[in-house]
Amino acid sequence: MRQSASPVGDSTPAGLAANRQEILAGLMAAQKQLEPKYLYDERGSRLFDEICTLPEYYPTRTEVNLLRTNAAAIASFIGPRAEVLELGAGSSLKASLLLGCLDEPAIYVPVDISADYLEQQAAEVAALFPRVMVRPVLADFTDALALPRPLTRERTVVFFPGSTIGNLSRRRAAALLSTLAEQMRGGALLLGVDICKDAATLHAAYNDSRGVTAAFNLNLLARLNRELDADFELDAFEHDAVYDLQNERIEMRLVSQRDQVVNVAGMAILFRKGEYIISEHSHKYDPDDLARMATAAGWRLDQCWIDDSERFSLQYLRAPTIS
Ligand code: AVJ
Repeated sequence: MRQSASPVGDSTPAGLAANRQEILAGLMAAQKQLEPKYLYDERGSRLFDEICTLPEYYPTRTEVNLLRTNAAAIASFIGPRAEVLELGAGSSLKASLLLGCLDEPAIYVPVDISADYLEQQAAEVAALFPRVMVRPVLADFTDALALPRPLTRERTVVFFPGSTIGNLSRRRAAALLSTLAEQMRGGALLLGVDICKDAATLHAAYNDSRGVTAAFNLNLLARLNRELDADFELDAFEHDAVYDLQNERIEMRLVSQRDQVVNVAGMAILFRKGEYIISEHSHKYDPDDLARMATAAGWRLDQCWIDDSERFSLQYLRAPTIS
């Protein structure tokens, strides 16, 4: 059997050309804004991996430590022969950690929008775990209909790490949790989420000293140039990330350094000096609020793990039973 087939699914769920109308509307709105999923072409996925290794970017390190420290408890909650579905899978590191602590995991289904990257990471997992069936799915995890149906119900665990859910507005995050609770009846959810904290720590995490986050953000403009025939001058924009205390979220911006006109897919777009595109929101959650939100969506909280510095939380939630 071929362990890691080519991903199934729409071939360009997050391709720019396929989403031209939406992207142009975002750039012509009073407040220019693009969806964060567009940050993840192959280069963006690589730069994000590099962010995860930065000293200032504490979430990945903290979550990996939580997974390591609580591996035995997590494995006993999940049980044997699990079917693991990972949303926004990204790098194979966390999946390998999780699969490594489980008792004979049966199936691993990484879901991601970055095609080549998904295939490479799935192949790595398949090589490390020859007894696990690896079935990558190319899809946008916010599109409930595109999500693969689990084969086993009771043995399905959705692995949703990295605080990826933070990219959604609180309303859309709640809606996704509801949809997942319904679709994953009988199963469980292992959810990793960044916790609200002081603005200085957050500011440093999203404005790193080596400029990797800046490169990651500016890559979005390079991608628009490549895929949507745009003519952004990368030197004429700067990365900034600000913490919005009221909404408890980081806002990543691409700030125009002067008045300028940029052409995107044949449309002329005016930027005033200081005007910016919002390229990502990263919402932070108080663990109790998150648990309340999940409970309202139909999940039951079995366990919440938090690191000693209270930076990151990992919650194990159970879906409604099969009726
Ligand atoms: C992948 C969305 C969880 O919000 O921390 C990291 C993305 N952006 N640095 C995050 C990100 C800038 C990351 N998520």
